[in-house]
Amino acid sequence: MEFIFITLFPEMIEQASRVSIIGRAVEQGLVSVTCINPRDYATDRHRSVDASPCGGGAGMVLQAGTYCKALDRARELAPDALTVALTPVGEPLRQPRVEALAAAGRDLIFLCGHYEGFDERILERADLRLSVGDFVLTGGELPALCIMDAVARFLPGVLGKMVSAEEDSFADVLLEYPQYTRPVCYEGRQVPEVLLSGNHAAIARWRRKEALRATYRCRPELLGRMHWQKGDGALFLEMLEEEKTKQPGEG
Ligand code: 4GS
Repeated sequence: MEFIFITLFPEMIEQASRVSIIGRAVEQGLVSVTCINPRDYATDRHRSVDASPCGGGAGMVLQAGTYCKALDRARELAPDALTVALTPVGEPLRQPRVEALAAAGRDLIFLCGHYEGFDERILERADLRLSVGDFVLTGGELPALCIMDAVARFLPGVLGKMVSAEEDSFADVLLEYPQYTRPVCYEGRQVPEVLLSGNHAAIARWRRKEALRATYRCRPELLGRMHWQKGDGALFLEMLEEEKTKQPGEG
């Protein structure tokens, strides 16, 4: 899969694409990363890419000309690509969208703004507007990198054996249960006994209950979107009972 970033700061993308899992995927030819800089399509002496907003007001707006020419170039390189604009006005990104983008297998072109907003006529050329959250960044580069990272982990070979584990929790939206490794006692804090018991059924129940607890405590709205499995109802009630009887400050 090819990822093309339309960005005024290609160094940001190039640095991030060189390391870790994505860096290895690029080296192995599983994904390719290309940057196109709208500034290369500027025509004036100052190579400007922005101008003051029509109707007045503070700040600047990214002009359609340079961004659209960069987009034309990207579409030459990847004619079947889906064009994604990064903006807080977009659809809030969630895992099902990530998985759909990976499954579609289409190359992705990311339109990244910086400092300023896009001229609306740039946004009109995007197939999709995505937001990574209700907060304001200085640029769309980090959101675009987030999306590439999240999508790439579903592409064959990128995670190796880990993908199959991922497929289990495909439609699941519970938060993760707590994990432990050696030592069994660290600064007086013990690993929960059940995890040392070797009883796989009991361990699976404990993990599911703790996933329900973490979700109940931190993101209760996700409980309405989760897929309830056999036995979840009983585990959930047990967990709720424990939460009610818990002393303040405990756990
Ligand atoms: C986001 C976001 C964002 C908005 C880019 C102000 C510079 C900035 N993009 N999800 N102009 N959150 N973009 O904050 O996607």
